[in-house]
Amino acid sequence: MKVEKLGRAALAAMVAGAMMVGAASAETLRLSHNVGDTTTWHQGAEKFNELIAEATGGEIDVRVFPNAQLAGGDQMKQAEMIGRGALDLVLTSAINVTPLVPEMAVFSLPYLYASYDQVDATTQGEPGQMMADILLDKGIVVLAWGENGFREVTNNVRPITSPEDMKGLNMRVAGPMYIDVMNALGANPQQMQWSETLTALQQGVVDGQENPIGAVIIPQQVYEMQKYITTWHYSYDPIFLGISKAKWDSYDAETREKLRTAAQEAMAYQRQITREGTANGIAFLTEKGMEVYEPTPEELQAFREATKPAFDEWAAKVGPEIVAAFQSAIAAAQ
Ligand code: X2X
Repeated sequence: MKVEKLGRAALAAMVAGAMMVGAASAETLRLSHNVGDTTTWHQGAEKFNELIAEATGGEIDVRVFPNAQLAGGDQMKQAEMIGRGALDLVLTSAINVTPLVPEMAVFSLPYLYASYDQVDATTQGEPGQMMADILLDKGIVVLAWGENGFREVTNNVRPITSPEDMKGLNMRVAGPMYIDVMNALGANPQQMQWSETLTALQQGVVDGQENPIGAVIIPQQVYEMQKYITTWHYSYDPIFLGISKAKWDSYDAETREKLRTAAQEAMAYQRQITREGTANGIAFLTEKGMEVYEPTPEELQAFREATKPAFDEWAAKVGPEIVAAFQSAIAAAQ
């Protein structure tokens, strides 16, 4: 049918009809994450939006909400909300899920990992699947694993070169396991939302904090507020892109496949830019005026020993089977 042959009214009706069909089938999913919009988390979430819109011909797209704003600023609440279907999508780090699923603390046990190869052997392998199965029971479908990264310590009081240097420092921490780790080191930990931490650092409410370089410290300009950083790699923190089970169950197999593929690709991109930012990070932070301390293997061993009580306590909470599954995948990757 040629357009010229159509009457004006008929053409207008066709266009209106097409628009209505378009409007009825297009769906915007809401994605919550709990850091700022300059971070690699946010870039990964936007990449997912691009890829899923492309894969579905615009039928599904994603609106990204940073700083846990959909959870009233409460970063730990996101997991519970996604579980009951109050959010469509979440991008958050393992540590934020520990109040709902204590097993998720396994990733962040002090000094569990020594390299990215070991990390990838777990998040991209069987152990990651094991954790995804546990999350599924809570109504969360893990689509892909991304990276927050190895968490490094910053503060405004002194360079940290040994466990003794941590004594008496007021440290902001994200979650319960880090409270025990900081206590083991003799610091004074205080749990606080990330969205409130930058102000707390600025005002001297706390002396320091710990976060990964590429994903958070650089993009959120922590170097503007903190003088000293020590790359002690004491705890690794993955992120995951998850969808509520209620939403997942509403899709056919083809749409699910598209969602999973887009998520995998977006998180591969997110891991890559996070690692690049981290690799270039020490030079960047030095240039910005931070004093960087890179501990020797012997000094790392001292931190490892000092944090061992927290490792043991949390390994017991996680459960020996899960810890063993992680440790054997890690050993095989060495
Ligand atoms: O709150 C933090 O420190 C952060 C952003 O790393 C987490 O989400 C755990």
